[in-house]
Amino acid sequence: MPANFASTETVQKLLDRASGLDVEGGNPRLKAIMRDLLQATADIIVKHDISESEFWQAARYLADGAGEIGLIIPGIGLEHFLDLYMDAKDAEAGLTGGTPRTIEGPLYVAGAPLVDGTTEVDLTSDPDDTDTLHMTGTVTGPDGEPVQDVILHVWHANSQGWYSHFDPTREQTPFNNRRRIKLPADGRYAFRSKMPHGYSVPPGGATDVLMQALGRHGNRPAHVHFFVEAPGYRTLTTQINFGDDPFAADDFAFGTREGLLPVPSRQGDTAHIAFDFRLQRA
Ligand code: MBD
Ligand code: FE
Repeated sequence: MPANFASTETVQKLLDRASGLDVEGGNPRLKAIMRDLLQATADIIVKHDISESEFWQAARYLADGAGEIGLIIPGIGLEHFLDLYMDAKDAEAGLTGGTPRTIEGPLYVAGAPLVDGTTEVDLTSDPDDTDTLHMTGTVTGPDGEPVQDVILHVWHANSQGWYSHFDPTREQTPFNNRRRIKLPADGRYAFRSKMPHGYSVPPGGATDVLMQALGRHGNRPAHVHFFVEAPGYRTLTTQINFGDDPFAADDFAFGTREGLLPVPSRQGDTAHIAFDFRLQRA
């Protein structure tokens, strides 16, 4: 770092002159956050003596990669950080227990078909020449009581690792492998679908480029996402990752957590996963 920038005070004074945040008006919270964001950026520029061409390379990366921001955020661990931060705040407030939360990721789509869950629900509308997955379990509350009026949102990839609505091959109908299941009073759910494959970031895209530059990869194990929603309970955002997937312990998005890694029991061309959800009270 250049010697005359050694004190943070120098950077602060220059930022005060450069940023125009001393004007009246505007949103005070936004202004305070913007000040700190600029401060952190300026500190990094100074600490690493970032050149103009490096700075504009970064700006170009963000501009060109903006379409993949939803993938970059989990890829650099920020989405996992948000979960850990919420866990820490919950722990401080004495709110513990229940199924662990984990990242939502960028591929949820609202408005999936709402179906009655009194019998086994089929999530997969499109042909997919692969094994069948059966999932069963219960949704209970903190005292083990069955939760009433649960809506279980489920979404996952197909056997090629593509999600409907985000499939570049355009081979899926809307809401394939996406449902909202209305559970009966006993809080039990059962669905079948076609086995998902793990997800890989688009080759050559902004996330892939960044992961490679960081000496990493952009693969996730096969997984199934859930929101578990019910009146009087806290909505849970979680997912299960398949414990026998090669990337089970090496998820680029840091979405795998202890307690969320069931191993499917496979028999012929079907696999079964038993998984129970436990909610916290709202
Ligand atoms: C996914 O399917 C996903 O769940 C996350 C978190 C990131 C990228 C793809
Ligand atoms: Fe996913």
